[in-house]
Amino acid sequence: MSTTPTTTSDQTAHAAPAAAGSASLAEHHPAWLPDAAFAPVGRRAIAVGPDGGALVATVVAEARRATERFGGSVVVTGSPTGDGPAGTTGPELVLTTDASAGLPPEGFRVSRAAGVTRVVAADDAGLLYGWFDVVRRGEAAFAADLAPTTHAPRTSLRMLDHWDNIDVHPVMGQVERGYAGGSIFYEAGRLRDDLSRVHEYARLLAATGVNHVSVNNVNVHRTEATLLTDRLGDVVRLAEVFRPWGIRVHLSVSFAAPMTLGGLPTSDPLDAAVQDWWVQAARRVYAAVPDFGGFVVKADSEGQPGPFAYGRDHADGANLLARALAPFGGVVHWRAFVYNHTQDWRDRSTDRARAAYDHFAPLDGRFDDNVVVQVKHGPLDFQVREAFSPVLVAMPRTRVALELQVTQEYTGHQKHVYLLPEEWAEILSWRPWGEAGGTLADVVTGHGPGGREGGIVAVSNVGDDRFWTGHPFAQANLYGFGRLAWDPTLTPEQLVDEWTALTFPDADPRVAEVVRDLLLGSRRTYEDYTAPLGVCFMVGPGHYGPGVDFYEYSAWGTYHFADRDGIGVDRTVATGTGFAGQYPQPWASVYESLDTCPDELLLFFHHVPYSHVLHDGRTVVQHVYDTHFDGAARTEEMAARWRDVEGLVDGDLYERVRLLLAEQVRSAAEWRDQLTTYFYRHSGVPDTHGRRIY
Ligand code: GCV
Repeated sequence: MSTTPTTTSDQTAHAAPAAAGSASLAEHHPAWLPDAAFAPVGRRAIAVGPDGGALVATVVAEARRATERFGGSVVVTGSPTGDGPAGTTGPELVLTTDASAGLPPEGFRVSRAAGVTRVVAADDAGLLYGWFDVVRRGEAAFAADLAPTTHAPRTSLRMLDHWDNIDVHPVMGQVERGYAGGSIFYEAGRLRDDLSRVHEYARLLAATGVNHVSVNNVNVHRTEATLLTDRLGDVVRLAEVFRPWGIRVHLSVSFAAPMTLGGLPTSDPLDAAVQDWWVQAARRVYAAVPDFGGFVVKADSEGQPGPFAYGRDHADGANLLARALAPFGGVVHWRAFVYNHTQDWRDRSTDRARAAYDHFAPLDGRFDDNVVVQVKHGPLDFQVREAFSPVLVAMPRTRVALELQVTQEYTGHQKHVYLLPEEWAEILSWRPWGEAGGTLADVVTGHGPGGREGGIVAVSNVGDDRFWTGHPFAQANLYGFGRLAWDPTLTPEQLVDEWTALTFPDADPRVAEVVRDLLLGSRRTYEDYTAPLGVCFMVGPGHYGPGVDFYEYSAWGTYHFADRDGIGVDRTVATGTGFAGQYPQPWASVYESLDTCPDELLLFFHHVPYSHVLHDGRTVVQHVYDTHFDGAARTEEMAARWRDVEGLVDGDLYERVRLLLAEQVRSAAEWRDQLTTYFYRHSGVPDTHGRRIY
């Protein structure tokens, strides 16, 4: 029986933070909210009202900050019409809340007529989002007339999870899988005294639409567990900072807390004393933080304690916490990342890809209404290319959230340019039941067959790095996450253009062109020089750089089975692990058949000879040679392209990107050479173009 929360997460070495370390808090980069982005609104006469709660005060403060800087003016009105006191100049921007306007929660309507731009919001949160919408539009908000358009989030749950530790973990560091320095919340074993950087972070998130944040690692270590009890004051302080930005705070908790914090002999979810312990814990939290969001739980996963120790299942475990939170409106995010991480590579019957479905699909209908089952987008672990997780669409009677990863654990550690929205747009627009059915975004936002809303969640990528995210371009991923969680139909092109316009508002037009060139297509470039055709986990220690066989004989799973004849994992029903059968039609059949399986997922579903011919007529091995030489060459073009903006962007930013592109070029060459050599040595097949292979 497991009694202590021993973490055995894949601690194959903690990679050092990317590039230069943290600078003083005052020196950090403004990301997508530089003052200059506020010039168009800041020059106007603005009316905001009616005066009300904390979020209205935030909008008023925002408007004052902008107008003081750029010469406009602000009046706080008493009525929803936006009329200022007698004698004031008519405002050119009027922001009002009007609960009777028939708008969806958090939504707003924008229009412009007779020289006045109007934002009418459903509620105070809508007012805040409407404000940032006008900021994003820039001068266009004050040019031609605008026919009224209504904007509202597709889901009410748009959440970022932090994997921040209070104490620096000896292997995983302060932020697990963090590549941007230390935590913006914690330092030297405690919550920071100065939370001004958290305030700026909350503002940045609000500008994208994020409205929930979990503030500690899902691997809950001893110190962090006490956020629920002795360190509750820290949660109070964080909630105070996030609240004015419409963001509710959540905590990751340990399933073993009744034992480790409460001194009980068990954490059995069916034990009355355990149930009471959680009820009291929730009561204390809500007394201190009335708008607390709820708990995030990683249970029976990579060594974290859970209900299995008592012969109970995940529904028993999740409902235990849900019932403690329910009276206060709290939610349990129960993660479905459950698999055997103590495998024997000799055992070919165990397939990690199957595990979450096998554990969770049979439990559909057993979870309480305030449980959200949080499912990673793929069945493995945030790989560059893996199939979508079938769990996401297997539980119509359960609230299911999609979990994405903004931090670039397997996608270049925020040293490589990798536009994650290119990947997320594919995920969100995937049609699990074929062309006639809805999208995955529909399912998780409550517009799918079961009509249950789970939301969209992602692991944050920020740290106390001067640019927040290590690579300045990784800011676009954080920005893109919030915007996509609000509107999953936004395209990568739209997101890049929005982010660039806000981040470099006064820059020479060549900057936007170069940034576009570097970001768009970057996901494909990375995929090309790393693991091919949906084969996974060819990564080295810490999940950076090539390690073709690094996982092949490990306890964490086996992922390619390469030998002299072929490569790939047979996950078919006919001859393999049966994973393909976990999909609804048409995908079960599409993936099962070698003829219809998309090439990009070929090795995820099938074991094939190196001579297998892809749909484009090339063999597997020639595809590997071509993509690796091309992908690595493209990184050199990217580095050259960046030189075109020297002197046109901030010098520090230029230099940071230049250095990181040099690392990307080096790393891509390493990937190219190791992968092509591996495939050549195993297959004996030469490159038809005679390029250099070792
Ligand atoms: C927080 C992967 C990561 C772990 C992470 C885990 C998870 O295994 O490598 O660092 O742990 O996913 O999502 O819980």
